[in-house]
Amino acid sequence: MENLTEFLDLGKQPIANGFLTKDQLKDNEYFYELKVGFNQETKLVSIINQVDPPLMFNDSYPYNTSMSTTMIKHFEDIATKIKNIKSNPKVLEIGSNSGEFIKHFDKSLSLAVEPCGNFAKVTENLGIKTYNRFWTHDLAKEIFQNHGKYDFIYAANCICHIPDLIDTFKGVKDLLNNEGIFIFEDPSLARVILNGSFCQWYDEHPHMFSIIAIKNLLKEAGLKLFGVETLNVHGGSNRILAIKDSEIVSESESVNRNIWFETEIMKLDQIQTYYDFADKVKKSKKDLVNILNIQKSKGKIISYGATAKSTTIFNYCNINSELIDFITDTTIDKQNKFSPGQHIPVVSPDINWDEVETIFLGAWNFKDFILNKEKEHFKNKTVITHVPYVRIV
Ligand code: DWN
Repeated sequence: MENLTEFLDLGKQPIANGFLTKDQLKDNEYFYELKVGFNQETKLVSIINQVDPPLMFNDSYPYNTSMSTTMIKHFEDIATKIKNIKSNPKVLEIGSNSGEFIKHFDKSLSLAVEPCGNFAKVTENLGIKTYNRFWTHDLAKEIFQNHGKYDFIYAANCICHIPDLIDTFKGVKDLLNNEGIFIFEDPSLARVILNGSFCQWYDEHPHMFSIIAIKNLLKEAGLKLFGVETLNVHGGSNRILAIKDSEIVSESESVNRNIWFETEIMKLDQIQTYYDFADKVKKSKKDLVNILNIQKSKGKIISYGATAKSTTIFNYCNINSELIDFITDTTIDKQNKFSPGQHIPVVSPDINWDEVETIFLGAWNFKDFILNKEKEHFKNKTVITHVPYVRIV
């Protein structure tokens, strides 16, 4: 990536969702240098040497939205909102994963695009026409020829995964009906900075969006930002609402409020903010390793949730199975495998909880849900999170 001023070096990192079988431990694992930079002109924050998408999004992609009741409800709610704006809309979803959003619409009017073959099959089996391809402007042209334009184009936790944003947005613009709305949700850069959640940087997130940068990028592609909603999912996200530049729609007050907050309070348009953040990340690493070492002398430590985010944490902090005995996760495709890079065993949560002394919240973004669900198992144990700073909860 050109024109990026580096501010954060998270070291050598593997494919964040590249969980390994025992046999694969013998193979040479892929690693890249995870460095993050700030573009002083566009204000976009991006990974400097981005990973080739097919190495991450392929037929064995393990992250499954349907494993989370929170996300199932989230997608049902936004689908209802859309149907309240227009009944029986024609909807296209970019990055449909297991189909939890797109399944709520009339199948004959819906279309999914999903580059991971295993999940493309899942949406296809739900009766929704699915393109097992990466989203590009060229694919948008093909879709237009075959299916025409759309009332809504939706993408959740997908646009920030795509390296070429202008090509992406141009494709969206070409496929929107006049008055059609583009809705996309991704982690918020402001919340990452506030939460100290450096773990939101991994191969799958080549970009982390501020509203300031998004507004500029959409404009460059002929789209207009007209609304922003603040979401609590995935550690704090933004839902962006955009429309074709040619449409006459007044910008909602939420756009100005967010830009004011990001500029005046968070100073996300200034490189110094990112240098200060990088200092906090170094401290977070030191504090986390210290507290885990202290806890290790008392007994077993496990991590709860084999998240992509915890791949960044464990590899940046050099935390392996000498410190964390194993990771629990409800996703069958991650179980009985080993975590990327540090090779910590991943098991089902059906363990002997009496043997556990300390729990690190790998899935910290579900903290309240997990603490409530695991009340009995977590009783009299030490629960640690690194968000917004390393502490016992
Ligand atoms: O953008 C992305 C987000 C949406 O999802 C992708 N690039 C990859 C993925 O990131 P992640 O792995 O950090 O996401 P989650 O949603 O924080 O992952 C939670 C993990 O924890 C899942 O593997 C399921 C697991 N889990 C569990 O074992 N017990 C989760 C909960 C709530 C639980 O109770």
